[in-house]
Amino acid sequence: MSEFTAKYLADYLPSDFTIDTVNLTVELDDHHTRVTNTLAVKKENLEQSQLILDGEHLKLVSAKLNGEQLTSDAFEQTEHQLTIFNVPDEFTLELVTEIDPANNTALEGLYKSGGAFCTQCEAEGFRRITYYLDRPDVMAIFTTKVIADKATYPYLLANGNPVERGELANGKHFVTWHDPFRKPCYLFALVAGDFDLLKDEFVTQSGRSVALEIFVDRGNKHKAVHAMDSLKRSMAWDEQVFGLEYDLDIYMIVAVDFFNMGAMENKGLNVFNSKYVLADKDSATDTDFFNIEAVIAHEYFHNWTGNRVTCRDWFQLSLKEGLTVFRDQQFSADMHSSAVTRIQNVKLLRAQQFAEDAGPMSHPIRPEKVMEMNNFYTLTVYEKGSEVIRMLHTLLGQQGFRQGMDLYFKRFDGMAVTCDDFVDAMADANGKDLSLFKRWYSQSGTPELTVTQQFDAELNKFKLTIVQHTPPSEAQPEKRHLHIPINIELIDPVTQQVTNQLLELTDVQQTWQFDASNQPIVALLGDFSAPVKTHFEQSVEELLSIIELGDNSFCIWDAGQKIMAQEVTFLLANQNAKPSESITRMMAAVMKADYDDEFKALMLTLPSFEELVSGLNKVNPQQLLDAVEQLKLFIAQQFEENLIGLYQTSEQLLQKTDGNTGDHTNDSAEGKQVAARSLANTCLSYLSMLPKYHHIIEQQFTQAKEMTSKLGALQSAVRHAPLEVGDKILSQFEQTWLEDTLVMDKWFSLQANMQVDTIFERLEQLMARDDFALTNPNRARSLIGAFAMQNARYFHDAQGKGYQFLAEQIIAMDKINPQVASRLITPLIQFKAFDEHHSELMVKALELIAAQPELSRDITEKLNAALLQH
Ligand code: B3K
Ligand code: ZN
Repeated sequence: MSEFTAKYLADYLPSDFTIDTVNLTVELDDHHTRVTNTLAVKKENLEQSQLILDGEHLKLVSAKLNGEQLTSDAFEQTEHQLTIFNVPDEFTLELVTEIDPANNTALEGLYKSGGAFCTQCEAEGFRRITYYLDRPDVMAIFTTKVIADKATYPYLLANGNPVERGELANGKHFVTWHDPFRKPCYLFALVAGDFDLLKDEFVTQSGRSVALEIFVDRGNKHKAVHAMDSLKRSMAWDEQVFGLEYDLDIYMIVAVDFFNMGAMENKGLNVFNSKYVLADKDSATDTDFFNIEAVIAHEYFHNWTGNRVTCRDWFQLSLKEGLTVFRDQQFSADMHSSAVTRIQNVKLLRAQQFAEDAGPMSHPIRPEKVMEMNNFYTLTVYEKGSEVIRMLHTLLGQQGFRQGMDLYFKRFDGMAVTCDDFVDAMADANGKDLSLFKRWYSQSGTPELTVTQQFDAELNKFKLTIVQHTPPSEAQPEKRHLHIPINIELIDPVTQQVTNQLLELTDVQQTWQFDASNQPIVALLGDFSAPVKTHFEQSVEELLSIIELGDNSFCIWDAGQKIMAQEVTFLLANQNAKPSESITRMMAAVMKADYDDEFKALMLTLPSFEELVSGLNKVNPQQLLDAVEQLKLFIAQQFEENLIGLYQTSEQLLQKTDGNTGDHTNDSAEGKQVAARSLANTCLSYLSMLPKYHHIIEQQFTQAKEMTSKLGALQSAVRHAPLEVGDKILSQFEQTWLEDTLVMDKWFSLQANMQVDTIFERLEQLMARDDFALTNPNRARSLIGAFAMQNARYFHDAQGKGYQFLAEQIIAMDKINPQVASRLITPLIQFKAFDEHHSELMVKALELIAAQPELSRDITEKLNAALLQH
């Protein structure tokens, strides 16, 4: 497993050559697409005599330098490169290559999704289209001529503005596009197909009109309306908050069914997984609506943070991703409940990023060693990367942060830069020393804060001491201290006064002293001001006081989560015990509190399996699930009256008001409905623990007029109801939605979540269906991914059947689509979190994969890291 080599950040060198212009002519054909690529090349390092271009899976047809055909001794071709010897200082290179898009199942480069041609070039897919200097710091002006059969492919799209179109012989036509902005080739895009087109317009703050176009499969136009509204909201928000305006005359989005990730920010021509574009109320949940808006915003925001200012090299990925995730999170928080949005961000981070950072693939947000770049589009680079930007925002304040952004664009517009460049702009614009802060970019692992307190009643002084420690990792055995912003609230339990303060921890240990006439209660990490774990002994009394008296919604929620997690830990350690008083007191406080419905739903929800695992050590997954179920059942029994009351009130609200599909923002009627549905589904999930309420599952399913309630009923059914109930409504659901791909993905996921001992036979049967195919990433993830990442009970089967099932699917998938295979392996490599019995079975499954011949670079990198830890 050592045939692949890694690249190191420390080895970065600027390119010996630059490319001024690229002229592409792409003659589309299923198996023989011909690409003519004319490059204007300039030598920057005059010592260098040979030009080495990247290229993979390409058939070279011809090569000309300054119009002269190159003879075979003038160049050399290998599996990954084309080297041209003795090149002059400036020259034109014309390369003709042929590719086979219809057999491209890796979905990188040019491929076919359904009937359409589309591209995915980030990170290193452009080299599968033509030979090029495929690195983000080579920025050129692109002109692209697309040629295809007119009847089959009426729309021919590429980056920039259309400059010419016309008819050709044999029923073909062409369109030429010119992108006036210099860009790296990873932002190149091309699409050809037959679509329905939703058109709109946005007038920018300076008065320019921008055409907005969303291309979707025929028949789906009405499902693009929410995406279009989201796009217009994003454009307005970026002008208001960051003063950033769109720069081309046209902005296009194409939705495709076959896509490895969520979406791609190609300049002027985003390509999206249809899952993040298409929605209407019948077929999409409130979460789908939310996610579509967030992803549309994310890709739009990349136009400045990613495209106008891009990354020097791929180690700097968080420069654009961390920053753009932060921007989309702020946008979502402004459009919806900021408290709920923030808590959802934190839940994702704690459940998944903390696990990644504790596992074998742990890496800093700016990795230093990469074998396969696609393996580094991670929760660490994205979500922790966003937390690092958020900490800067917290340290500098909204206005200081904006000044830093302004300076960043002033200095670097049109350039390919580094994370250091970004932090320097923030530091310089604010006169703030951020040198210690930069360690967040180079150090991996989740820091842990140990907090102790001391109150002197005589002197009326309160002392808070915080010690930081980051556990060592394989790659970084010695961790250093970081600059950590810590928002705290001090609650005076007598006067009930709340004061808040931002502490800056800049040493291993620091103590702060406050004047206080009564011993205050500390609410730590307001708004989750740093991506850390905390060890802070607080009594149930104190935690309840935070819930009842605190100001910060995150701290209120977190205090509740802490009580719940402590309860689970207690039940885990005392197998025959009953849940304690504290959970009853906490739940009673939550039930009577005057929260909005969505926040209440979050307060009632137990920490997820993954969130709990990240706070435990070498856990037995089956026992953990038992403890959680025991607690859930206890709450359902103790609070049956409250839960049914809340359920009925929410249902009544939902019957009374009829929402619209348009405005989903916080204060709208629709926003209130979203909240009510979230609360109703949370209550239903508890109530379905009690057999006497199983009938309301079916009732909700039958009566619901939209997808969120239908899916809520189905989820409760597959998790808690007897098999007959689940199977009955699942089959009704299937009959209704058989023709809708995205809804059927949900159906497959529900099946993968079933709590039945026959789950493995079911999975096999589902995979044998005609509408299941490993070549479609969404479908594969909806079954295999959902099973491995959501059905903890059976994934962690005590005999290892779940692990083996996943290993077999990964082996099959790796031959088809290495990127998707590599993402599916995540739950298996995190074996260190579990007890010996389970972790050994997980390692066995990994060894089964490792024994296969010809594994991809993607899977190899992860297996190497994981098995090294064993
Ligand atoms: N920049 C793309 C990710 C492309 C990943 C390629 N493996 C999506 C995004 O973050 O906006
Ligand atoms: Zn992004």
